[in-house]
Amino acid sequence: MPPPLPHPPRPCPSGATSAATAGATCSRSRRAGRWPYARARALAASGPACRRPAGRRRRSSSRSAICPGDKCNDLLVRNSSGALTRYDGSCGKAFSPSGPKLALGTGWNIYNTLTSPGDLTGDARADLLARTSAGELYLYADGGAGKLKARVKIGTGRQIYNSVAGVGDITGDGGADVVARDTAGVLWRYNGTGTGTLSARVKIGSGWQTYKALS
Ligand SMILES: [Ca+2]
Ligand SMILES: [Ca+2]
Repeated sequence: MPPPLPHPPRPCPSGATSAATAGATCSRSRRAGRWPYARARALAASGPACRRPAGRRRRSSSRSAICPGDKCNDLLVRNSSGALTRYDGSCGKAFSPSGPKLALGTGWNIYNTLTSPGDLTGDARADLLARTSAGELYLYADGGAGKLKARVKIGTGRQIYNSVAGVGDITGDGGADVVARDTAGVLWRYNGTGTGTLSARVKIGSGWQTYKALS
């Protein structure tokens, strides 16, 4: 049997249901019925708290995304039309469909994976990774004020993986890391270099095909 997942399933935003892994599908709650992204793909990013001092290990298991700089974790949601929206977090409070938010653009449905491992660029601000169906991996660095910089291609050939997830710093060096599972169930780790790139992959497990998704 493979080792346990590095993180437990993360919750969906208030008003949505289902296990919200990075890129997982959240469906509208029958009770709440107000979350506007029925069957939207919720990107509950997996990074450390915003503005974590560089070089320090994260102290929270909370999932952060692109941060406006208020030190509260935020949420990115992509709807079925490919529009990406940032919902601003409010420390200690649940996300709300009617809460503060910012449109981050359209066309995001060209990606089959969106995940945030945390800070990949060394500025202590969480970044975003996106993978196309052709296996190209792009970095969207946090540009400040809760927006994203233009994408930079940092990898190719990643279509061999059926699941890719940012998992925060699992190596203890202060830099965010990524894990990927191939079709044979082998789990690979890509270490974040702290300069916006990933190092060569390292095999860290097998038998992971027993899981539906990685988070
Ligand atoms: Ca960053
Ligand atoms: Ca690391």
